[in-house]
Parts: sequence; structure tokens; C-alpha cells
Amino acid sequence: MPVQRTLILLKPDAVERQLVGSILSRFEQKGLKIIDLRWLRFTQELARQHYAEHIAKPFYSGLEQYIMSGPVVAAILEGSEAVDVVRRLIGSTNGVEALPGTIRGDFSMSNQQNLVHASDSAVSAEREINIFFPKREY
Ligand code: 3AN
Repeated sequence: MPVQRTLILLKPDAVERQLVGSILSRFEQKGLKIIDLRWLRFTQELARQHYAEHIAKPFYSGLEQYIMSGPVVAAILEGSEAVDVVRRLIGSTNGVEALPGTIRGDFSMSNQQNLVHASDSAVSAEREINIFFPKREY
């Protein structure tokens, strides 16, 4: 099984609700390795770059407001099949529908304030890692 890297964001609601440690520990307990980690605040430009595929959608302006509403934590996680493993751990987009045992299933009741972003493919992971961690020497 290929070792992959993927990008996660702990979104403003995760930081506000003081769930950063709990969420990061889920990934660590699973066996994923944190390769890099940083705090940042989204600008409008960064939101447009990161959520480029959603700009035309009706929920985009709310999404942009939400992601800019407070600090976030970005991290690179590494492990076997990391992209799919992390997507399964976070659960489906809407916290109301996400299964118990997943991060969204256990901690979120919203389809927007759903705590975590994770890259949805290897191609997205590479694009997103380069956005948030552009100067890597590892
Ligand atoms: P996921 O984060 O599960 O990959 P995407 O990529 O479809 O979901 O959506 C990106 C983000 O946009 C979601 N995490 C959520 O914050 C927001 N979002 C998605 N769908 C909706 C919706 N119908 N209404 C409001 N916000 C949404």
C-alpha cells in the first residue's frame, strides 16, 4: 500500500471549541504521522484559492465568511493510503449524517461548521499541501 501525504485543516469551529488536541489525537491514534503543523488565518485570497471548486456555489460566501472567522490549524499527515484513511476518519460532510465514530459524527451537527477539512484525492492533496506549506525541504 502506498505511503501518502494529505492535508487537513482544523477549521475555526474546531479552534473555538477547543477541539484541536482531541481531533489531532484521533489521527495520531490511528497511526498517521504529523509531518508539519501551523496556525494561520485565512485571507479572502487564500479562501478563493483553497475553495476554488466551490466559488460558483450558492453556499460559497457563507463558506468564505466562516473559514475567515478565526484561526485555523493546517497539518500534513502521512501514512498508508492517508488520503482515503483520513476522509473515512472525518466522516461525511454533514455532521448530522456522519456516522458515529467519525470526527464529524461525534462532534458536529452542521454541514458547514464541520470542524475538519481533508484533501479528497491524491491530486488535491498535492495541490493543497503546496498552498499551505510551500517551502518544504522534506
Ligand atoms: P468536504 O469538506 O466533506 O470535502 P466539500 O468539499 O463538498 O465537503 O465542501 C467544502 C466545505 O464547504 C464543507 N466542509 C463545508 O464547510 C462547506 N459546505 C459544503 N456543502 C455545503 C452546504 N450545502 N451548505 C453549506 N456549506 C457547505
